[in-house]
Amino acid sequence: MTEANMVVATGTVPGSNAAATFDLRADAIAADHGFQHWWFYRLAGDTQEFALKGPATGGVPPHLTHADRDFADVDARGLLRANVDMDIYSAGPASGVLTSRVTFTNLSAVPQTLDLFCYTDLDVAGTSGNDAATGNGQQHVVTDLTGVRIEIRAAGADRSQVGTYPTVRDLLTDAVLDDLDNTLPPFSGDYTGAFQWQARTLQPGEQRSWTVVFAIDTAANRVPEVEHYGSGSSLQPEIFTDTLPLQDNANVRQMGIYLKNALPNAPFGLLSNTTAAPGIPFLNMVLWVDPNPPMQFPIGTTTATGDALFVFVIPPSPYLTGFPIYHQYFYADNSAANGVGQWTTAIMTKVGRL
Ligand SMILES: [Ca+2]
Ligand SMILES: [Ca+2]
Ligand SMILES: [Ca+2]
Repeated sequence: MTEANMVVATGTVPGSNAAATFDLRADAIAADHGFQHWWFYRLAGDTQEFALKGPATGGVPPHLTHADRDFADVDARGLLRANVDMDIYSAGPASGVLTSRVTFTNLSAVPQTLDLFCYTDLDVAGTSGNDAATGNGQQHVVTDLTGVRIEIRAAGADRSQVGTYPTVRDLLTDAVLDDLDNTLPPFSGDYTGAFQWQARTLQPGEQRSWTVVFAIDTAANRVPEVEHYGSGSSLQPEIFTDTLPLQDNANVRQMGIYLKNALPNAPFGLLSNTTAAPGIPFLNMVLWVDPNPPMQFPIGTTTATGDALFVFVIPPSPYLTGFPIYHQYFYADNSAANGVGQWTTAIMTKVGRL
């Protein structure tokens, strides 16, 4: 992923229980502050943590500011689908933001309870032994004598741990059950750190996202957000975006809201509004977006491959910062159990400020 000074990459999706390599560059000399970064999970009853590992299916190639990898059936257990989405933007000549988001969907017919973990090894300015971290259980600020400051935020995390490489990573890649022990900053040395969200339960078909934000030499006071939630009529149709809703006072930006794996050549609608709905029944379907005005409900026809796209234009207006919009797709399907149509899960998008 590249935008101006920002150049970010993760290596090949791990084939075994390991962390992916990670490049994090934000300045003119292209100093690489990253070493490894990845997501791990543990389902209730498991006796160890597991990396999201390959083969990754259905992912799109990295392009511009976005990369994603899809795990259609995590570890072939028939229990979870996972999607990793990363987005970047430049915030100045030597600063920028990376968001790393994982979205889990419960593929099974019973509730699934999982712990998830986000692991990161930073080597600020490309040197590993001289880093220092401050912060707390949801935020690590890592720096070194160069003055480069990288803030890692994990909103809503329950536990955290920092330590010298490879102690924290080994907790996640070994064959025993571990919870992070809340060894928090201050820390100095070869920084590695992780965050843990504990015992999150997904109902059958339910989808939810967790995000970690990296802010490199920027306050990043209002970071754009994307979050999946709700459940669809089936696991097949998916709503997604490959852009962050970013309000930029110098440029018009766009955000695409996509539908895939829907019925081909079918009438579809996209319901968008500023408030969510708690899954309310409506015409034998289920609404995750408030249907009351003001709302937007564009209608079109899906492509021959069952795709659709609606592009929102984000004008250069500071007043949009912090503005949430919720989205859900619907399409007609005469063979649907309700005789009407199908619906997707929903996504929340919140406009952030450059
Ligand atoms: Ca360093
Ligand atoms: Ca372990
Ligand atoms: Ca390190």
